[in-house]
Amino acid sequence: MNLVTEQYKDVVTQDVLGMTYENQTINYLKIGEKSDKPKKVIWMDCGIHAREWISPAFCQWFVKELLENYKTDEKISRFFQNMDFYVVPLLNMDGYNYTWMENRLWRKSRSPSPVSNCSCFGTDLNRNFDASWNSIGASQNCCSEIFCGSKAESESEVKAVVDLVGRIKNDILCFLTIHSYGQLILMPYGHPNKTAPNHDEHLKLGQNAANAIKQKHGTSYRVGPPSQILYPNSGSSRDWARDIGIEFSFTFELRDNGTFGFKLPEDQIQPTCEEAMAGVTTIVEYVHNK
Ligand code: ING
Ligand code: ZN
Repeated sequence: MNLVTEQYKDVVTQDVLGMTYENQTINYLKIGEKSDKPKKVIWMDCGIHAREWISPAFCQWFVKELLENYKTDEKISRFFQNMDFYVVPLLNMDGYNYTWMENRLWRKSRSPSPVSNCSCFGTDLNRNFDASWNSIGASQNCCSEIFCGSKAESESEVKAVVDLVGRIKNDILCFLTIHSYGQLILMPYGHPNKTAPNHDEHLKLGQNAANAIKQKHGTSYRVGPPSQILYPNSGSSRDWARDIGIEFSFTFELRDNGTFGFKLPEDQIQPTCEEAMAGVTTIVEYVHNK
């Protein structure tokens, strides 16, 4: 982040999103032409789940693609004039560090349990948002992989997202949060009883993105709300973003389909990023032109 901020001063600024439980600074990049007129925003966060290593890799790829091409690519140059990309390359820094040091398959944050009779660590950050919190597909057991925390927004990493996104929500055209694995494009809502008012348009846009992905390397992605194509859940950032009025909100579940799972081989990093780039660009172009 320091490197690209220095190298592309004209179009990149780095800022602090907040702090992790272990007091590490979470940074984000703001990418686009500097301008006095108000600009629209595309949000992208990566690495909310520690073990999903292809996710932070994709945020890096995304930033690199934008910056290496904006001067020559008319599409990106138009994006840069009208929009800023807010990119959080690694949200769950504590958990990610833990996957390198102690347990490759750690998912949650690293905060200790809020209840004294439970000794497990970590809250699932993607169950901790204030969207039908603790209602379905989430656990109150602090040892569960999907522990939703003692209350909504109990985690500082979640609070950091909520504070910034809440401040700029009226400018955000689309909220994108990157996970693995499963090859899915998920849309609101995780809760089976809720349907977004723009469900049909959302679905169509997701399907267009999946088509663009398929054209790249032939990889199939399925599209829909989690409750319809997998299992229901609550407290996700995607649903929260839609709830506060952001019109388009998608979760990308990158490769693979379970063969290697979270331990995606190195030779799949580049093709995974290339196809995801095509999917994301389809969405960004649509919301930009709308
Ligand atoms: N998947 C997401 C999760 O938070 C999700 C999104 C929700 C997928 C519900 C399917 C069903 O569980 C991962 N991989 O983290
Ligand atoms: Zn995940």
